[in-house]
Amino acid sequence: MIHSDIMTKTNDTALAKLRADYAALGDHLDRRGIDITVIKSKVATYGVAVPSWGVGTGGTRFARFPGSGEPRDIFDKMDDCGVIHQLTRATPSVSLHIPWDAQPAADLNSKAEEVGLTFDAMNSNTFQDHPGQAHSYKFGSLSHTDAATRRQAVDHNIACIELGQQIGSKALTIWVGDGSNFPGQTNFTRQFERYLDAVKQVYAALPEGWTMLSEHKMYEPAFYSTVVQDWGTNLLIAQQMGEKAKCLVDLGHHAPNVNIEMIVARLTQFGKLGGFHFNDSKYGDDDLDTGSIDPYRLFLVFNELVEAESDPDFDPMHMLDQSHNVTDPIESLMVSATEVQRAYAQALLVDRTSLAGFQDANDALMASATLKQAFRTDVEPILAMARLEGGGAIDPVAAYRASGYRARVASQRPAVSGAGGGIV
Ligand SMILES: [Mn+2]
Repeated sequence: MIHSDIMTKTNDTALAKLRADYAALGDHLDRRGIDITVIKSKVATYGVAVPSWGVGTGGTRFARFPGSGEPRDIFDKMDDCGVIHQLTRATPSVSLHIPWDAQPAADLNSKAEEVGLTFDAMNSNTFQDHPGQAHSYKFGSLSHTDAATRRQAVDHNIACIELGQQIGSKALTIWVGDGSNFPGQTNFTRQFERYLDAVKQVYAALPEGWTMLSEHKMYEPAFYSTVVQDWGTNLLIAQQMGEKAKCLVDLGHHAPNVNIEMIVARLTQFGKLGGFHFNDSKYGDDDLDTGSIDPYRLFLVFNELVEAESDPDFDPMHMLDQSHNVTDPIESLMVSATEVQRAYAQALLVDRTSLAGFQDANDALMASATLKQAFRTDVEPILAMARLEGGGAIDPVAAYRASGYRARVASQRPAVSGAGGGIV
């Protein structure tokens, strides 16, 4: 973890400027009828989960260029996740991927306590083969033509639930790579029937108080058709399963230019928005850092989420899901967590009464301007003050760089091979 002397020193350097900026923003918001302390306390309680796989350097199908001090196992990963939360105070939980992170529950729990984290949704992995498994997922998992392969995938998902129960998780996220690469390779209907039948068996094993999240993805690894390819299919799955099944929306898993904020609104309206994976993209499912390409889209998504907050039952899970190829993953995840909080804070500033009035009056220009006014507001002083008061860093990246954490873990963790592709 980062030594408290480093935190104090870097915070002291930035404190006077932050106080001045915070006071000025407070005056500005006051003139708009907004109490800055209300926004700050909402931001302070807002958390986004970090995926365990995010702290390793990612890659593409072509290559991976690992950085120094890469985490060797889930315990190293949780150390890195602990640092992210220590500095940002924005990432209180970590989401595990099984079997990559499979370890005895007692060891996971004691590490979580050590680094001050809890566990978010469990993620099953039937999109690749694992050592010792009887049946290959080359041609699918939960939708495979072979019943024994489907059974193996069902059993794996149930094992993820069982481990999750022992570490305080409350959700299972299912994403499969099942699909096809050639027209005619698969019968769409029969393949989806097999998928639904298998997922029903997993759903039946879901404990009380748990949520099953289904994640859609348009393409890759299958390039012609994908079983759970869009939000419509995802919604059908959630409706077929029942109350505890909901849809997970990953920002990158749509065709370019799709109106994702409207998908969020639709799923919310029918009580089926269960969770979110934040990232950004330029061309496709690029898994770039959240808010790095289109921060306005991120804001528009949060505009819908804040709109839905008035319903006390609305409580979707939030997680980062991105791949870091050229940056230190800890820095990217800290900045991304901050970007998520920024979009949330900006969305909280939307004058919803005025917006509803402009919508009812068909005043398109002023409705758009109302959103833009909130988006243009520089909320950084709110985010920084919330971090500082929570015991974090005014400038997380500056504190992290001053700490020498990466060099320290690099001396303890042997360098790993850069061979092979894959996102992690
Ligand atoms: Mn995802």
